[in-house]
Amino acid sequence: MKITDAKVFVGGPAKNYVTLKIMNDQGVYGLGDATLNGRETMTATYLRDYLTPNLIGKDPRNSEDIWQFFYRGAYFRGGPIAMSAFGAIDMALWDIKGKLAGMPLYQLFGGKSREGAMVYAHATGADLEDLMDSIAWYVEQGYKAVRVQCGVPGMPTASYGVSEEKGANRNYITDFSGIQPKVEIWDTDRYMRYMPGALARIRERFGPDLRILHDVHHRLLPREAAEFAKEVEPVRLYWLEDPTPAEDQDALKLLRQHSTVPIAIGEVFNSIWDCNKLIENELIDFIRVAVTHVGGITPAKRIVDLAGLHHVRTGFHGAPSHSPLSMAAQAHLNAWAPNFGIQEYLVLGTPECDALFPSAHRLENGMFHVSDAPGLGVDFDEKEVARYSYKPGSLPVVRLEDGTLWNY
Ligand code: CS2
Ligand code: MG
Repeated sequence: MKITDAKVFVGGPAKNYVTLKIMNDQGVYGLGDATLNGRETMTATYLRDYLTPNLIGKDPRNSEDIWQFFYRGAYFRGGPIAMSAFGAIDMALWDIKGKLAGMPLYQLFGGKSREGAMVYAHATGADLEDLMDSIAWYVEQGYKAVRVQCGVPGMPTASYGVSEEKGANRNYITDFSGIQPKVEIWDTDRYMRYMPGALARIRERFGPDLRILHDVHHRLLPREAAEFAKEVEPVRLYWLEDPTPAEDQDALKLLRQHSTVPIAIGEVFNSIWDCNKLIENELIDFIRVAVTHVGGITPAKRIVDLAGLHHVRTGFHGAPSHSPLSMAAQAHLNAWAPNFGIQEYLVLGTPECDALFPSAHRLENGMFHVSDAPGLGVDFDEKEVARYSYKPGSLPVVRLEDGTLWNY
């Protein structure tokens, strides 16, 4: 069996999805997602110029060897562009494998460990009252877990993950359009003074059962993060995400000495080597890698297994920049993983998105139910994708009030 062709598409409704389609000589094709928010043309170029020409003639069933060929063969290893491109290839090869076997991917991993996988949505508000409305809406929809972000009084611009406009809070998605990044202004002191009290009021209003998550988005220094984590402990958060930048992983030791709040980290990681020490030293409680960015299903499954040895549960990244293909890859891992925790899930299911990526996966009452279709269980409409073109975009940058550049 041989790979005969591979095509790369860029485009989609609201997002520049990078989609890879690999064909074999028996008429079976596999699909993969190489979307890297703000750098979509880079993964597409790497795939088109170097990776796909090297796929032709290879046996698509040898997904492990193909992964090793690209990873080790690059010599200058790693990084988000290369790993996301490998991620798409690996996903597409697993898709082919599942289709050849006539089985959904979770069966190839070891079958289902649960009926549905709990997801969390993003509730946001320009202020706390606005956020409360947003949370209430998700709770009414049946969500059992919600990430909560709101504006901080006195902060010169909207803080991370929130709209400046009141009422723009349902499925609010940050606007990344324009190649020159928007600038947000951050004030740690105001955030530290305001947010613990806001989280306490959310717990008070919604009671003990709601899983409440909060994302600091790498903005605190280690000592500040330790203080913040200690202060929010009575809120009983499901997790506190990215309290500090992920480069300095030893920073978490200080936080761990001061607080038992569960910590989730990993959305910016590109390989198992970025998180193996965090996991082995049990400095985190949830690993947040994205299957695409970490190089595909093959390495993601290794991370899940390593995490399982250290009581670390999964909480795969599910920002709207991931296409339904990588969300499906994660859904299959979620159905199987003995150490599954939760899945980030933002409503992708617009009619336009469903037309481009038809599938029978479904979300019901805050639980994701994976379909039994062979492979990933998501198709791709080439005619639909022709409606879209690449739109330049960039993630914002953050500065302090005096102009100092900070972590987005
Ligand atoms: C965020 C992301 O989903 C999350 O937890 O931290 O939305 C992140 O800002 C984006 O993925 C950047 O592309
Ligand atoms: Mg995050």
